[in-house]
Amino acid sequence: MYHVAVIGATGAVGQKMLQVLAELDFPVRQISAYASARSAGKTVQFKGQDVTIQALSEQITEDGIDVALFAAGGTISEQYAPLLAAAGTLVVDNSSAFRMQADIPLVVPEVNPQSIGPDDRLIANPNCSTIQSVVALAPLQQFGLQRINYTTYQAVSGSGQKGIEDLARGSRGEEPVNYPHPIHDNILPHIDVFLPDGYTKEEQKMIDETRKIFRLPELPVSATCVRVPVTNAHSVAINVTFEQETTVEAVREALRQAPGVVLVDDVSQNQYPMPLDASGTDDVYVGRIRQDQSLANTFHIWCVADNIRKGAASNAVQVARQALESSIHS
Ligand code: A2P
Ligand code: 11C
Repeated sequence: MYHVAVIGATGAVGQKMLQVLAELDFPVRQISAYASARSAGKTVQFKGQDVTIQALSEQITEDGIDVALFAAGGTISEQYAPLLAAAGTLVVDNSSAFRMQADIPLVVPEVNPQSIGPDDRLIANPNCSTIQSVVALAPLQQFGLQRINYTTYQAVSGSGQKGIEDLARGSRGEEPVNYPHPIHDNILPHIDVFLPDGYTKEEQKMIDETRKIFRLPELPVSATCVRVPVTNAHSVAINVTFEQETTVEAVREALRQAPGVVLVDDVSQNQYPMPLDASGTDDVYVGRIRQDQSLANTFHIWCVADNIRKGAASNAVQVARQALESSIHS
């Protein structure tokens, strides 16, 4: 049993981490919750009990924490995650601060659990859109990944509470505060900041993280990331080209058997994955599987998952469990 800490415990992902730790029956002996000094003394819930929030400081390294889940943004992770890891705590970081560091594993347990070494103490959780996409693509590695193009339809919960509030504001006819334009009754082809080449940082994260997770640094990957007026659960239209010839049925069969994947693909009954169905679950839903008419050996796959659960909190808890098992068995 472990002393587990959630850093950023008042946030959308942090609160979900507390819920998922309980739901997935993580072996918690003691739970600690940290946030900014503004929240110190307030409470969050764990298994129906109040947990008092502590203000995060370097004192945390003295608190005897075995496992720390970070969800307080990149700046906080940069400052505190290495300190805790050096003190022997197993840290799973949900920010983008360490994802692309060569010596830090970037892990989705269904895809690359072997990337966790027995002595790793700091493990990065990928971006939510990347996680669900690589879970769907992992079972298709048998056909040889040759090229991937992503188009995303991302829920406002990906921006935290402030994104959800902007959607609600818009529905009341009020101006947005978080986004540069209304998200209600609108879509924004803009997530995170723009880079000099015209891509956004969110798009670049999907490209870089996919290559790292599949250990294919040269894999041609592109992405267009779009915010849509959906409260929760991201959708990704994946267009993938394989090295080998295959069939729609073989792709479906590989996905049907894959861990963490649910195939919902019966268009005769109007059955396909949707955010309303995926929200609140830990699975990655795939459907609308069909051959791309414009390019050989290429398929379209529609992929939906709860971005706060599988895209962040649940994946972090699953990574922590995997890392503990890896170190126990080493
Ligand atoms: P707080 O509520 O005290 O500001 P979200 O991404 O949903 O906005 O959540 C961000 C999380 O990061 C919140 O729990 C927030 O706590 C936490 N956080 C922000 N700044 C700090 C800080 N300086 N130290 C610790 N936690 C922080
Ligand atoms: C969004 N994917 O939906 C983002 C949120 O790199 O972890 C998470 C950003 C990240 O806005």
